[in-house]
Amino acid sequence: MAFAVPALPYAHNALEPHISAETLQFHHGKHHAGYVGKLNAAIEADKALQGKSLEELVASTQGGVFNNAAQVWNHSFYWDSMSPKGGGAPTGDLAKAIDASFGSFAAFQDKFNTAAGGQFGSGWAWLVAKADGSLDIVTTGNADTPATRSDVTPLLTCDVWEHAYYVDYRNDRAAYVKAWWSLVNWDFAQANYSKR
Ligand code: MN3
Repeated sequence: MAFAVPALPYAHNALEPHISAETLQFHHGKHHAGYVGKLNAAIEADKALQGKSLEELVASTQGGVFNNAAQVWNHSFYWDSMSPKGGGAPTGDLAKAIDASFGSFAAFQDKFNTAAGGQFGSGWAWLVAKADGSLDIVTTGNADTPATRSDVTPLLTCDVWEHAYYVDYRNDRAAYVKAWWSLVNWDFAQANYSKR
């Protein structure tokens, strides 16, 4: 049973002007789809991988299989972390947790920007919740993901691979991360926080 490329949760041009349709066509249609295709080829070639969920594959594989499985998971999570109706600031208990964990929403944004900008090379910046409800910011390199960590629950992610921003912002990762704030899907983050 092969994995399908999940549909984007919005139109390719829905995140403009912050992220262009051209970027999403490549990022979803070439990069995300490419990871799905390579994962399916690996599963086809190895019976031991067959019948496992995506999460089970992320948790139990290494090397190329892990890289493709994790990138499939990470990208789906990234698309959901953004919305054409996103941006602004969170409300409710997530807002309270941000204030309690970072001091203020502005301080949280500063810390997240520093983390996303400081991730050397390809990777991801994440807002995660710990078991006690407090929040943390983590970065992961390449395909690495907090998805299968038992001690944290991912709430949001920003893809900081160059393919996420090079068409729109060239090498200016900071400008892309600044634009990403205008798209953040706080409803998705709150839903993840509530079900942790
Ligand atoms: Mn990507």
